[in-house]
Amino acid sequence: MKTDLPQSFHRLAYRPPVYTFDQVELDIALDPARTIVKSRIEVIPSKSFEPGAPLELVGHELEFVSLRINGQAHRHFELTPETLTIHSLPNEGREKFVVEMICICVPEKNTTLMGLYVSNGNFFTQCEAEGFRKITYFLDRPDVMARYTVTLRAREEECPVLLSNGNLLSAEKLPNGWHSATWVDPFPKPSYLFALVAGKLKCIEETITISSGAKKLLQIWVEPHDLKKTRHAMDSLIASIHWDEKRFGLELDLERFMIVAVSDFNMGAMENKGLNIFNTKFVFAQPETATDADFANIESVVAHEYFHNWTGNRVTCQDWFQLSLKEGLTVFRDQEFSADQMGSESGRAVKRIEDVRLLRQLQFPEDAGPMAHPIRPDEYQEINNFYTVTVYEKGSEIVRMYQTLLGKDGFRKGMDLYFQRHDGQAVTCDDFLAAMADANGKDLNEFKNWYSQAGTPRVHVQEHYDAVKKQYQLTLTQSCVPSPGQPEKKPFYIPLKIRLLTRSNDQSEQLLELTQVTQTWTFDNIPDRPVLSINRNFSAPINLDFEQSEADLLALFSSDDDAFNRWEAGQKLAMQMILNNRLPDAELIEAYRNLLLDPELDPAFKELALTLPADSYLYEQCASVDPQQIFNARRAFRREIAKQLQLEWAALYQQMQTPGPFKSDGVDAGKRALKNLALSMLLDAAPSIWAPMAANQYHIADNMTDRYAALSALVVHGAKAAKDCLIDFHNRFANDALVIDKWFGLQASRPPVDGLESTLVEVRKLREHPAFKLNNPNRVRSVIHSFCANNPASFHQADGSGYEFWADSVLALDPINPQVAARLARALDRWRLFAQPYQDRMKVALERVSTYQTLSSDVREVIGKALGN
Ligand code: B3K
Ligand code: ZN
Repeated sequence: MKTDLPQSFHRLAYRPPVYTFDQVELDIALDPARTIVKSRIEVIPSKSFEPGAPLELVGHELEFVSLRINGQAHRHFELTPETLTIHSLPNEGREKFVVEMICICVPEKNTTLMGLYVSNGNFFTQCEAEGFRKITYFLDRPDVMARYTVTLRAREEECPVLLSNGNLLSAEKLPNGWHSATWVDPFPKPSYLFALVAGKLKCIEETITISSGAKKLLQIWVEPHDLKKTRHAMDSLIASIHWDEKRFGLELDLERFMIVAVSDFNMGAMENKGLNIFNTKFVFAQPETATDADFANIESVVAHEYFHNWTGNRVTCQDWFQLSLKEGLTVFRDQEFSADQMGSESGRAVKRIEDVRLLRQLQFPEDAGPMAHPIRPDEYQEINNFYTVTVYEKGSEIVRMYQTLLGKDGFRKGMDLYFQRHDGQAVTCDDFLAAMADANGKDLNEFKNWYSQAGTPRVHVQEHYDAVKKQYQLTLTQSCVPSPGQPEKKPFYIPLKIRLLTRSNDQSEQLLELTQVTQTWTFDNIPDRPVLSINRNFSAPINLDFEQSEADLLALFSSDDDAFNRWEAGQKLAMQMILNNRLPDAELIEAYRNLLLDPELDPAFKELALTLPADSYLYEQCASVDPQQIFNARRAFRREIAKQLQLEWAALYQQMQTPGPFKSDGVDAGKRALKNLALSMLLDAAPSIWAPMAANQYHIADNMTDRYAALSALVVHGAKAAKDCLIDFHNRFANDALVIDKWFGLQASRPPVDGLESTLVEVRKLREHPAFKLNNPNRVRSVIHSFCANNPASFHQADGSGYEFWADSVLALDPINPQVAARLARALDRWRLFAQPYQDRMKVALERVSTYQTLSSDVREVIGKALGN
């Protein structure tokens, strides 16, 4: 029996490093079976140094070969599986000394995709958060920032291209078919931003001139046959560089900036200094193989990683508890960039709605579950488990609230001061808050609770209108249920944009600052009973507890001038009816019809307004979830909209065609989105009548958005043509891994259809398909995560078969790739929210996984927290 408790790390236990590094030289001889890493590190005592302190380095799965200090072999050290502790340092460590080490790692055996690994015969690294220790023994922590010079050696035939961070200093031919390249990064950086790439790659490149007149070389490196897929990523990079100069005055600081695409990658992309490494999914885009959503995601991920160059790299995190300092801020920046790229106010609103929908579907459940944590967590067992929607998306909402409170100019002043104070440093979330407060002379002390407390606050709204006094009173009361380790919460600082909608239309938008538990505002001279539009543009990441009448909601849905709140009113109406097992009534159908026919509204907005809240968001509104009941109620509600508006859907299907050459811009993408919603609605209304039209669209489409949408409509509605189209799709794209991921993903996320085999049976077959690979994260996510996390009605079966599949999959993945396994493990987080028999069956599956002795710390933490250990 393994009895030791999992090790936890605590934010308040932070201690500055005793030593720090100045110059780091790495010499890496690349060999898939035996890579030799030589390091030469200049070590200096840091502020908290005490004479005689040993130098404690960390390493993971390394073969240690030798150690020298100041040129002499050194024997005073202790080696454990995870540490190298060096004693008897020259002059007790008081002044600079040089450590030289040799160690060996085995990239071809590395399936975790952390550290140095091989993918399709090429070498890549991933070091954030703690992967550098798999390359050499090091002070692998973000508050140790050093200057790197890196020499890579490899056989030229196998690895003609050798890349690392910074600028290329020299390249040489060596004996026996080897060659080398030396790279110098002039900026001090933490080890997590180190990267190398080597192999048979080609690039597209472009030289741009930035505002200062300086020229910059931009490159995107891929396998040669993928070069034609890189144009959109390059355009996105160029747009990001210009945007960051214009909006924040932040310039690209290196002579060259490289992006490399790799098909085996644990997440989206990584912001290594000057050498971003990307999942191919966020680089490759051509109209025939990528959807509009893919195009938009690429633009935003390219921007995100580029923006990290300042928010993350130039100013980095003191420790990993501060992760949201760089992630929340950088998500906010990429969201603003994408909104600006939309080119119109209504485009901005569409982007805002999409971001909020994601937050509510994924982050709200996290914030209410066993893994709930503040955006700046206080404790973790495995840091990789904390790259969460809370740290990222809620983190971005917290940053957005500064901008709401301080205004755009005030926010910019805060950013300027932040860089003025902290460029080149590793800092904390408190430092960011202080810069915002000091630059604006505003007391933001209360705002700190957003960093320290988990949970989504709930704001109760109470209104009173006095027709005689012409006075309106608004009382807001905030609360927040307990989170793990946080039984009681202090009030949050909540900025609420509101507008009183009156018949005379004489009230303008205002910003209320709710900082106490309860506050009341009184508004005079209000001629008639107003309809309250509150939390406009989702000014705060909260739940509203507001019993607004259906008549008021309908009024907001029809005419609120805040596009977000207009959408929100529709969502609320639909949600209430679905949860009460009702169908849309005549008034709501009429409101939907008017909205669809309104020539002033963007097609993209109409599509969002007619898309119902996701199952996972509906679950969060229930005390005890019956997933089949919710699925059926939602489906019936949607079918009614489909049927009642069949004529409108048919007309829209024609009107929203986008003839002519394909454009991936917001306008055409919006039309395609609405057209494809119409198609899916038509199949919902009368599958046998409309399926041939979907099959036709599938065959004649000249772009992936339309082809995939048609295929999806056929599959989801169980149409006969689905089978042949799926075969055709597979054959057409058999050589394109990302498209084959879509093929797997679509089948694994098919909801239950009467008369068809259960999706689980199909998923088990897909698992056995020759193209399925357990060690490729994209493929695993397309089959296993799609089924377990994106297909609630198929996954939650009363016999628990979905949960058994989940447990088998977590256990199979964990020894290969703990990060991917731990992500999957989270699919049962909310088990306590479910009704019986689901809840018990989930518990059985969780307990089965938890009894395994050899679980990774990643999976152990997730399962342990789910079970409440
Ligand atoms: N910073 C990386 C994420 C690293 C995840 C490590 N498990 C990508 C990003 O947020 O931009
Ligand atoms: Zn990031």
